[in-house]
Parts: sequence; C-alpha cells; structure tokens
Amino acid sequence: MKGESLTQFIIREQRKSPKATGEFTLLVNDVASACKAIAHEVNRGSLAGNLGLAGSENIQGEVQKKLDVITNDIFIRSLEWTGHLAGMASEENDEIIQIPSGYPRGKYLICFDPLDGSSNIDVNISVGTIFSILRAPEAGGNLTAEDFLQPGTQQVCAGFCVYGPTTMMVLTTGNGVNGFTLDRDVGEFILTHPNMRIPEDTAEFAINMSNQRFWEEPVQRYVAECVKGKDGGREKNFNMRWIASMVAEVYRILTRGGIFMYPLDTKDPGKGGKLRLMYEANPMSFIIEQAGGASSTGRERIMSLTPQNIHQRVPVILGSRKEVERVVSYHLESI
Ligand code: P6P
Repeated sequence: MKGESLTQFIIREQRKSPKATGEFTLLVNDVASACKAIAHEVNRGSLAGNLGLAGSENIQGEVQKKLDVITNDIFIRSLEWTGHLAGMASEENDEIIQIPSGYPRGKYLICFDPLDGSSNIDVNISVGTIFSILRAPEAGGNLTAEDFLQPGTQQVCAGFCVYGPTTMMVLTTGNGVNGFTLDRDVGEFILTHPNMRIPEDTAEFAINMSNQRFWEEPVQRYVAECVKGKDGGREKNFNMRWIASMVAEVYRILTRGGIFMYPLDTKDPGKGGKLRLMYEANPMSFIIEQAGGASSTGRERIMSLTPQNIHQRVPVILGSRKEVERVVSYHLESI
C-alpha cells in the first residue's frame, strides 16, 4: 500500500493550525518539486554532460561544478514565480536574490545550499540540497540582506534532500522530523521514516582527521579519547566515518546516532569555521534538535547565534545529545 505523500502530510499538518492560509504548504510543495528536478539532473550525471567543472568560482572562493550552477538555477527558477517568497539567499550567490518584478512577493524567505558536498559529484558519492525557511519582515518594501539575519530559532521550516541510493527528503516544521522517500514511478515523496529520533548515545564520530593538528584542545581531547576507546578511559570503542557530504552524515546520524564535527581550526583562523550558518548549520541544527539531538559551536547553541552576514561560517558539533554535551563540557573546562 502506498504510504502518505509529502503533500498529504503537510496538508494534514496545516489543518492543525487554524490560522494557516495554505501558503506555507504550497511553498514546501514547490521546494519538493525543485528537489525532484535536481534529483533528476544529479542522477543523469555524465549522460547529460553534467559532471566536471563549470569554469567559475562562487563567493566562497570555491571552484563551481557544473551541477552547482545547474542546481542553483533550478532552485531559483522553481521558486521565484510562486508568490510565496519575498527573497532568497543561496550559497552560490554573493548577494541576496530578489524576486523579479513580474512576480508577486510572499511572506517567507528561503536560504539554501543547492548542492552540498558537490566535491563528491564526480566520484558518485551522495550529495544533497539543504534549505531553511524564515518569515519575511511584514513591513514589505525593498528586501535587504539584514532581513535574513535571524537566529536559527526563528526558522519555520528546515529540510534537506539527499541524492543517494534513494532520494530522501527530511523535513521539520518544529513538530519533530519526518523522512520521505522519492517514488520515481509516481514522482512523489512518500512518508517512509515518521518521527525520526536520534539515540542519545553513540559510538560513531565523524570528523576530517587530516585537520587534527589545527583543532583546539577540547576537540583534540575528545577525538583522542574516541580513538583510544576503552584503552583511553571511554566506556566503549568508537567507529569513524567521514563522507565529506554533510547531508549524508546528518542522515546517518538521524538513522543510527553519531556525532559530526567541523570545529574551529587554526588552518584559516579568520574564517571562523568551514560550514555556513544560514544554509548549512542552522537548518541542520533545527532538524537535529527536533530529533532529540544537540548542535553547538562548542561554546554556544548554534540556533541562538545572531548571524552577522548571509555567508557567515561557524564551527559545528552536532548529533547524539550526550556526546555533544561532552564536547561542550571540554570546551567549558578549557576556559
Ligand atoms: P572537507 C561540503 O563541501 C561541506 O560543506 C560539507 O557538506 C562537508 O561536511 C564538508 O564541507 C567537507 O569538508 O574539508 O572534509 O572537504
């Protein structure tokens, strides 16, 4: 029997809010349509000449893959006409994206990374789209970047789509986390993972070990203890994963627990971290917290941060609550 579709799910959720106008439901549906179109292009790969470099750089100074540009255009074109958005912010665009004058404006803002982990594209490892939905200022008028600079606690919705062996949409609107599998035969996301919860404990950590010499002492201490396991005072031995694709790491953590770390490092001290707050750390933190996990910079709850700019980077330590709390305690001890 076919399970509940994403559309049925969000309409059922909408009916729990008497004041809902249906605009949010339509926006989430439009985001899902964009992800389906992206899934198609990602899955086509070489067959559509989609692999390799685009010959350009983004604001991050990162060389863009062809699919970075293709998927960014798909996401923008799929949403700009809908009338649900007042504006957009993309990892791939230096400035905020205004809604073209020919289209109505709506009451939401969306921040997104159209293809996170794209360094994995050419080696056929899972990548994904990450998005965060905020309310636009009611005042209307010309939208500015400052209108996006809201703490993660102000998100009304966050989600990601992972293009892996299956295409999965993971979504939260503040009432838990639900996972939907794309049924390509009918072109719908079907609810297959209701109420996803992260185990409080884990024996699996994810970090790019090649940066070890650049980490701060609390992270050095935590990872060294994981590597030593029972021989180093921990009550268990640990396993390690590093996929270099945040969507894949977070999805794994949602399904079996774990801790993911991209901490502050001295490799490039001025950067303040690698991952971007508005369209990576905040949406993933909302999802992780809603699934019972925790998400911190090591010193502060990520969702409490007031963003300084739309491309701000932050350190990220997220996943199984007890392990994140341990890493945070090590930071507090080092003060
Ligand atoms: P590194 C992908 O570029 C990304 O933003 C995240 O998805 C991923 O976790 C991280 O960077 C990988 O970084 O330094 O290991 O390539």
